[in-house]
Amino acid sequence: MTNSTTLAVAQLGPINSGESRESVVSRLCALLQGAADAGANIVTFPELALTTFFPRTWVEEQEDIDQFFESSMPSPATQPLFDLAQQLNISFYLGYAELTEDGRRFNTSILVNGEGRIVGKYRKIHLPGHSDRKDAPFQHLEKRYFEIGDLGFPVFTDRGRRISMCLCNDRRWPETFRVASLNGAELMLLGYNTPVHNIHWQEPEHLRMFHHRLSLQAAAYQNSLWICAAGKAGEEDGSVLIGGSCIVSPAGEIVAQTTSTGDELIFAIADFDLGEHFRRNIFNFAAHRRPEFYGAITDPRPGRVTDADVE
Ligand code: ING
Repeated sequence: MTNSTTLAVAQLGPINSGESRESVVSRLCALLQGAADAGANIVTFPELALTTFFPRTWVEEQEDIDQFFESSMPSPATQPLFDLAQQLNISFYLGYAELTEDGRRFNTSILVNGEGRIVGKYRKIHLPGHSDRKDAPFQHLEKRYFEIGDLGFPVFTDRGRRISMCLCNDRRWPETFRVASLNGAELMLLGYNTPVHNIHWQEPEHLRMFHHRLSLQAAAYQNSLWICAAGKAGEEDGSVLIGGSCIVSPAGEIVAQTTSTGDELIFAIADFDLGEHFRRNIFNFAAHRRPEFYGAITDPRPGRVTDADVE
């Protein structure tokens, strides 16, 4: 394979409240080093990879909420990760909570190149859950803590690859991948924090892993994408998060997946000619798509709205 890039996904085990950013960054650096030692070119880390998944908890005061946010990137705590990337000439995707200079808050991911420079940014568009306090063992307060992302689904070029990014719940919405693919993406990087338990109904636990894989495999195949999905996994502050970090080919096959719920690296030598076969034939958008019939997709009608709990 001449047209290949070696992809790594770096799954994180739990980050419990109280673990310092310095401690987490040393875990991230160990994973980055391991990926480089194995010859990887691009490493994907999880969503909100610097702290516990704090949207599971109701925090009253804004100053207490802001302890989970980064007001600069790289920050002093994350600078070692950027320095190591430059030293190793390896690129990485990192998810974190962004506090902008003008006081806006986003669930954000960045793409950092092999010179340790930020070459892309994405802000989460599909924020699941609720903004009010639920009488439940865990909350899902992304609508309370973050604004809806305002950057769309852009494509960035690094190492000759056309790369898009998304975050967690975005993967459940086919529009995420279709828009990225229409924008020219050939590789999608994403991180996630997915709880095993649903706080709204007795959802069989196995469905969480099934829907995680189903979403990724369908998206990869239908949009001729390589997809790297990095989870934060394991029991974190009493809440269990699924593992199942994986790399999916444009054929929709899972070509690598984690077997633990801890810090773990997986790899794939991705042949980017594979996506071309699908893009030029079965999913040749110019030849086969009929957007003149797709108007309902962007219709702002709220659609099926119930007064049931939002998930
Ligand atoms: N987490 C979950 C996710 O989309 C969720 C929330 C789980 C929504 C299961 C619906 C069903 O994987 C984040 N962080 O979006």
